[in-house]
Amino acid sequence: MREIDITKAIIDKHIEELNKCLCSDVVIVGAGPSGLVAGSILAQKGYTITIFEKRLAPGGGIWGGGMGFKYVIIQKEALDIVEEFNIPYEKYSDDLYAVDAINFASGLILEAGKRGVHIFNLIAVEDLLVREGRVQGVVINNTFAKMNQFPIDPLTIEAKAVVDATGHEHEVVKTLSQKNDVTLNTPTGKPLGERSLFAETAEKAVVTNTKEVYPGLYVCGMATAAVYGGYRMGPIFGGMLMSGKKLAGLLEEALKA
Ligand code: 48H
Ligand code: FE2
Repeated sequence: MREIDITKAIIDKHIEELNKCLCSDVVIVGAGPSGLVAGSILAQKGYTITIFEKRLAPGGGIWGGGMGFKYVIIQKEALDIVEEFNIPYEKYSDDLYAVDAINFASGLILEAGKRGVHIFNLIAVEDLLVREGRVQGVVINNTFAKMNQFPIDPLTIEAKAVVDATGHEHEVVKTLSQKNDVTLNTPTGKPLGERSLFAETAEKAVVTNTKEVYPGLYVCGMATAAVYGGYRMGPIFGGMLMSGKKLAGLLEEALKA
């Protein structure tokens, strides 16, 4: 066994997979629960789905449960999605179900991989490709380059649609909204900012506000709160799952058209 054969296998496989994603059907930015659910549903239908995650571990805000206590809560309404992803859960009360946060994150990630979602970690989306008022792809860079503010130029990936699933940070929409010539599909044309904690209202709004925020750019999950002025909900995750599922439906319609 030669060590460089191992090296070559890794280089070959990585480049082979990245090449498949150069023209993706959908690029999802952020591998939190909403992005993983949307990506998994669409990949199962045969679309080429690429998720870029800037951190080492996909899973976003799931891992920490509530204040580091290792469970998250799912309401009954979203239980079908938990079951679809084969994630174990326990009934806690009439409406609330408890899911071990570690099972939840790892279950969503594994199912996405099995369904053929291309997840690349340690890559941050730093900008978008925009042509004639429409988002047509993403501009990506190495996370360490960004952390160290090294002057390294990025690479690009084309996509028929791009999704901001970056959670509270709403990094993609934020970056786009800073361009002079951009008006978002919000009442002010800019992100409205996240509001305080109000779980029930927040959970409903996150699904309602899952939509196209600019031609070719969609927003789902917690990013919807920052973009459309929604409340936060704390460690209840049904809204994230339902947002991902709704987004998959919207994108399927858009991609067919
Ligand atoms: C690549 C990026 C970039 C970038 C960020 O925060 P997430 O888990 O996202 P959601 O919306 O699916 O889930 C939100 C949920 O975790 C949560 O925070 C809840 C329910 N909060 C309630 C409350 O009251 O606080 O994941 C987003 C992912 C993360 O992994 C980021 O690292 C990643 O996106 N990301 N990846 N390029 N520019 N920016
Ligand atoms: Fe959060």
